[in-house]
Amino acid sequence: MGRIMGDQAATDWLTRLLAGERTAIARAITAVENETAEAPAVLSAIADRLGRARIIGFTGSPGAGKSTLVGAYVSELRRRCHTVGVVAVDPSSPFSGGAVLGDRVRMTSHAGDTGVFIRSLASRGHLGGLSRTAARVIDVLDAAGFDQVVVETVGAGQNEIEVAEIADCRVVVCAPGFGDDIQAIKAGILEIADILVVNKADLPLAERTARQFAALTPGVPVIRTQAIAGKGVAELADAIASRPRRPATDPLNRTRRLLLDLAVARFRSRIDDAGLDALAKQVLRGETDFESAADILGAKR
Ligand SMILES: Nc1nc2c(ncn2[C@@H]2O[C@H](COP(=O)(O)OP(=O)(O)O)[C@@H](O)[C@H]2O)c(=O)[nH]1
Ligand SMILES: [Mg+2]
Repeated sequence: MGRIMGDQAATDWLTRLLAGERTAIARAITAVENETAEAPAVLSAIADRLGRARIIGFTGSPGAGKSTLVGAYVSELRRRCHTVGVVAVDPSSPFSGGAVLGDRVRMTSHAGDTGVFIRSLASRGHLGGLSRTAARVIDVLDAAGFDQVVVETVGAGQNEIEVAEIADCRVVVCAPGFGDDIQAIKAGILEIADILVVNKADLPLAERTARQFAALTPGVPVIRTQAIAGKGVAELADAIASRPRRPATDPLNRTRRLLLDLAVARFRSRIDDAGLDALAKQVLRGETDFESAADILGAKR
């Protein structure tokens, strides 16, 4: 195991990463996000330090108030002396999305607070796929010692739902109004909710929406918040704290699932819809059995 020149410097910054130093965290995130030559060293350095942070996903349609709520939630965590990393995934406008979040959090005076680290991820252009990239960024923040990592994603599109799947507690944020309910139901995001939030509880339809959600999702806590005023946020933090972790989200289980997802996606990409339909029809009609059809699919390139 010969050490080459420059290894010492490399080890130093990775040690500083594990100690939670901000410049080292930023460098490590850039490395795993862009899969640079430094990424393997980062992953190797953090591998034994994973699974300690709670990972909380905030998902919901654009404009529901996720960023504002995340800012308020971060304030609440800081009041409780917890440290927190924030990963914002905004498919439409990564930079403005990050800036919006940054502005709000700055307004609630987290700038310069070493207990808070905020990073926004663009949803396009990730070699490893968005959910895999997000998982690694989360891991960096976990290993750097933050008590919680909050992930904000828009709950539309498979990618974003997959990112939410990484969280050990999934908070679905909705704004009052019938139209939004339908949208949320259509997008399937109600199904992934461990906690439902009706934000903008200051608006007239909030009560009705909250009751509709309670009826639709028995057993899932429905919490009313006014993110701008910070109202209901302590209740939300209590609800999150009392929620058990989903076991599927521990780093090994999660990586296993991401790996299987990727393998299935690769398999799936070998055949188009028409081809898959034709194969399925052959199985239906007994012209091919399942095993042979699967072999045909596996042999395709
Ligand atoms: N009336 C009201 N507006 C809110 C509340 N929380 C957020 N907003 C506003 O909703 C808009 C969208 O908020 P934002 O946090 O950017 O939503 P995101 O797209 O889900 O991240 C902004 O204009 C916020 O000021 C609230 O509790 N009440
Ligand atoms: Mg936002």
